[in-house]
Amino acid sequence: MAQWMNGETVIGIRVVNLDETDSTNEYAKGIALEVPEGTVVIAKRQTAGKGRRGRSWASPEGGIWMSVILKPPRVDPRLVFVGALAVSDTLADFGISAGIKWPNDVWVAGKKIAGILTEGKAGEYAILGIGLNVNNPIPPELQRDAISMIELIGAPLPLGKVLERLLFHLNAWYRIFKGRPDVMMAKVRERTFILGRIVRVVEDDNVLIGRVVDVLDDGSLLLDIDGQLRRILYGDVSLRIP
Ligand code: BT5
Repeated sequence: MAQWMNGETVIGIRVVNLDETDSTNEYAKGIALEVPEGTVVIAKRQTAGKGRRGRSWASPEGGIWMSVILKPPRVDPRLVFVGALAVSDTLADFGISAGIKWPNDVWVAGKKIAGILTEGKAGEYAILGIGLNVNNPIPPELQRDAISMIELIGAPLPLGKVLERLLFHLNAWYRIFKGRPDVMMAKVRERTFILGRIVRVVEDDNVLIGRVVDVLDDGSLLLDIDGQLRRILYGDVSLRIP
């Protein structure tokens, strides 16, 4: 059964457990049309974990590398926040206070602990990919900017328990996303730690520097650039201003 009695999708209703794959997002895309909505693909290791725009995602054993297959009626870029909010709630369950760095990062103590990658095919499926550093080592070249739960807590975490909490929060936020996206966006705003900060945003070939004014209900970022307000629909935000 793929749905609750009230018609809600159950994320985690079916779980495909893999020891290794290139990318759980790629694997999920390959099976998306044959499986029920809410199916989760999870791998112990990814050999070609992906970030956005062709970047790579380090995925050695010990982390949570997973993709949720969803079949929403239309493409909505705010789906990414379902992942970010669920990850930050999961971290809170383990005593870790995290913030959201628009649009797809979860940060703790000035470093990235999780990244979300949404992909989709209009009218067919949406993939919500989540990478969360739990017990995995962080490669030396990323140590300045990345952190894991084990590093913060000082002891290994039970991966199954972390996954269970994550699935619980994903279900809760996906329901809110579908019914009250404004309520979800209010929470995103509350957890966005870059509000009021000067940031550098790379939007395609465009580089913008401005103060973050707001995250709007449509999911976009509102920047104040020398007194002019500008809405950014997507981009990479950096707190390092050269
Ligand atoms: C992201 O991209 O943050 C999205 C990451 C999504 C990963 C999940 S894992 C399961 C699913 N399957 C996949 O193949 N992907 C998804 P982006 O904003 O482009 O950030 C990528 C950048 O984060 C890299 O260029 C590195 O600087 C940094 N990075 C790479 N691995 C990291 C890690 N494990 N922890 C923290 N930062 C990392």
